[in-house]
Amino acid sequence: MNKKIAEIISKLLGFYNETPKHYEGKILGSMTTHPHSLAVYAYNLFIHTNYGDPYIFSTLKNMEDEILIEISKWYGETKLYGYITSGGTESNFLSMISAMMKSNCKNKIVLVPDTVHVSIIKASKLLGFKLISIPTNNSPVDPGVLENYVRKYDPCITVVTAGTTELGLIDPVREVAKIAFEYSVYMHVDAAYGGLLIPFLYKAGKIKQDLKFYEGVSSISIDFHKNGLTPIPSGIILYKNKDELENTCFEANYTLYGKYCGLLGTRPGGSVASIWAMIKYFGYEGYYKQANNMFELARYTYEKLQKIKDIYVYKPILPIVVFKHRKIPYTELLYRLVQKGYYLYKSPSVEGLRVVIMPHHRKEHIDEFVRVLQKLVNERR
Ligand code: 0PR
Repeated sequence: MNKKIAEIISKLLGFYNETPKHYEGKILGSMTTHPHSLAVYAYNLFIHTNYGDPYIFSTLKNMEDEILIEISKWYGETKLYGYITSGGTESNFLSMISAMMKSNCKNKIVLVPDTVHVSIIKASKLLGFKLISIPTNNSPVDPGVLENYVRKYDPCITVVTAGTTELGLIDPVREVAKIAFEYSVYMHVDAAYGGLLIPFLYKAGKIKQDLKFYEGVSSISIDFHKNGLTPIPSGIILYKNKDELENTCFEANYTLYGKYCGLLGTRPGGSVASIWAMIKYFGYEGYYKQANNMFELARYTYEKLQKIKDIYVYKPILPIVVFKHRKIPYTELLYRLVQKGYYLYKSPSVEGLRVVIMPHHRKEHIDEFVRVLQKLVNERR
């Protein structure tokens, strides 16, 4: 091998060796996982392609069609429209662009429960929206309260979340959709995290709420780079109505395709290929099984953590387990866990720490984590 390349590879391996790996089971708070080898193969095979130019790379459009046909079935629809994005942030941005472009968007106001993801706050700032936040006290938003806000502010768009980032709460999508329909408000559901969990867990009878395009829902975002086992970046935004998708496209008549859709210009075709491969490989059944396994492991984590003295654990709705110690501040506990090589996230709204069960987690990882946590708590006494 060329000496220079050998040196670079050796240095790269050095960096790689120091990088935490998901399979070690210590990345416990992040909504990422190691992508499936077939998804990586698909991504690499299409490494030269640009989804931003679906004229040259029209095969990506064909794969996109097949992805949409399959996901439409999962969501009980015959035909949804959609676009492969770089993830939840871009999908959420696009929903706000779609809403903004509608003729009935009189007031540039976005109405959200205060549990909304930061990407909506970011989008509202950049797009010049006024954000009205409904206090929820860490619960799913109360539809009656939301309706009062709709009456008072006449918003252009409301965004609810199906699987909130901190606690995994599911806002009442069906009830809010009714209100959105009645008052002609654009409604977006941010299911970046919950989109590949909720339909399956509902079917299995593990949660009470389903996620669908109820009358009144205009768009839903779902990330594949969270629970879909594809490489980063890969998400999708789904629309019921084709015009709303078209509103996120901008003319670029010097290109063969004539327009650019979404926020990015040049964008990875590998994202499309890897989503296509995972959908074909796992299908409904595979994702159903995975969601249920993750749910069971979250329950297991909940039960094990409860056994540690002075630890309070929130009962998981989706596979997110939040806990806190009655005496040790959560920031201190986090710091101590980080020192032991564990990566958890904070749930500041409840002053707790968050474990997100992802597809790579195994019972042994949880057993070891609980052992380390128990020891830390004992040492602190
Ligand atoms: N909507 C919800 C409900 C989310 O939880 C997230 C990301 C997004 C939208 C935005 O998605 P993208 O990050 O794909 O644009 N939630 C995680 C979070 O904010 C993202 C994440 C994942 C951050 C792993 C850090 C990390 O290590 O926590």
